[in-house]
Amino acid sequence: MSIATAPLDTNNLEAFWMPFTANRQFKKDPRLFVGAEGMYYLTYDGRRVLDGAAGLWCVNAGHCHKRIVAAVQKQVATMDFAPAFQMGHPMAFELASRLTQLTPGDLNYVFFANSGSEAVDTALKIAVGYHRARGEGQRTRLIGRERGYHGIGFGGTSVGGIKNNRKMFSSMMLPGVDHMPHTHDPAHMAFSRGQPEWGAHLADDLLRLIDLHDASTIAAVIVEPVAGSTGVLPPPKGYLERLRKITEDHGILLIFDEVITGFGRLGAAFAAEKFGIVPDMMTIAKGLTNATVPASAVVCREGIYQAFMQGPEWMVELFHGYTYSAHPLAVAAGLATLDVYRDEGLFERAADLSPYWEDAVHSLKGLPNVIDLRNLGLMAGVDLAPRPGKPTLRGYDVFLKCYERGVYIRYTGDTLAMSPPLIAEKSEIDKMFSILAEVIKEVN
Ligand code: PXG
Repeated sequence: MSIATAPLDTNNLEAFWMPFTANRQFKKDPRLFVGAEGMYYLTYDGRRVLDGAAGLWCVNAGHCHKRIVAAVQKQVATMDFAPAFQMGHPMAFELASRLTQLTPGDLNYVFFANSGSEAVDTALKIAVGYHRARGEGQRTRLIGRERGYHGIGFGGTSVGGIKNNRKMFSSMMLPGVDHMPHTHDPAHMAFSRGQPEWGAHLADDLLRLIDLHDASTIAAVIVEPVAGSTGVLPPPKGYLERLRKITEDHGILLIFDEVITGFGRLGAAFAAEKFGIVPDMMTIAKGLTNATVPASAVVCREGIYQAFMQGPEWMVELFHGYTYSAHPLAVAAGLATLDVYRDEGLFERAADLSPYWEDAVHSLKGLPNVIDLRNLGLMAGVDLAPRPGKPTLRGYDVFLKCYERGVYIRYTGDTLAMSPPLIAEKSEIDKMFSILAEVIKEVN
């Protein structure tokens, strides 16, 4: 049958090759969301499901926020698209300026992209380009961290440290990348509340890499201030401070990947503010537009931008950018989202809720198979003991039962992750954890 005459079976789930999904398992027993409002999703079969993960750590102001929806609707009817190459539109400049009011120190220049992965690859390229522009073109090496997640571009996958994301492409990783150890050691920090006391010294591994490769070959170190995707690993106390000192001492750029930690997740605009550290660049996405329209950005310190501003003025300084960099819909969504964060005091709200969240997370201690609990801001990770011979299945079963009982959470392997919208009420946190506790007790 030709394509034109083939009948369309709208119930056929086959054609969509789903991202980061067990496609065959899902398509046998699909879970479909068809609506969203505030803290809740509406499912295809008409149930309300409490969103314990802010979608994918991104809907910080809650779903379908009226002000954001209105701003996007207005923009799409006013100007659907405008090029950002050799042209501009005013709101893009406004959003960049607004963002730099939120970022600490002289993180004053914003390069727009569309996803976290693109922001990461952009930041890595800017790092290499920066050193070259300053006459240190041999500084090309990039340092990531085990268990780090920086998206799925070749750059982000290479500096990332998640085995399953890397192994299929292992021979195609960027050359000249090395990794520091991750910071999670249950023997020293299981069930820590907030930042673990132990582990600042793990930052000193960077000195080993500097000794091995020589600082003069290293362009940048990239870390998530709190590792998210791998299952929420808050940094040990003093660890990020040490990384900042070592990178500064050796002329190495420090990139904070704030794709998850930005926009209030930790009870401050950014992790950089929360920890009182000014990185050289930060990557942001997700909460930037409340996920209404895809958008991301790299925010750079003054000196990085200025290093590129040389040569003839008619020459493009950085040969890099995306068709949809500063897309008008994204920019409109971003401006409205920042207004909402400010007017509803959502970052402060998240900070105020954090102790309650922490108690709720640690109320799971002692339940069957719970082998570690971690929290910071409105993030939580729960490690379950893997079922012997069947890793990841216990995590899946808990995830599924929670969903069936009306709570959506994330799971990665046997680790559960939670990061609710910042508008969560205490009663909703109670509901999330009482259902989770019930389910953990039932699933064996
Ligand atoms: N950096 C970090 C720190 C991230 O968490 C990315 C980069 C990539 O962003 P994009 O927009 O390209 O996906 C991310 C994305 C999960 C989960 O539940 C995490 C992410 C995305 C989807 C699911 O662990 N993080």
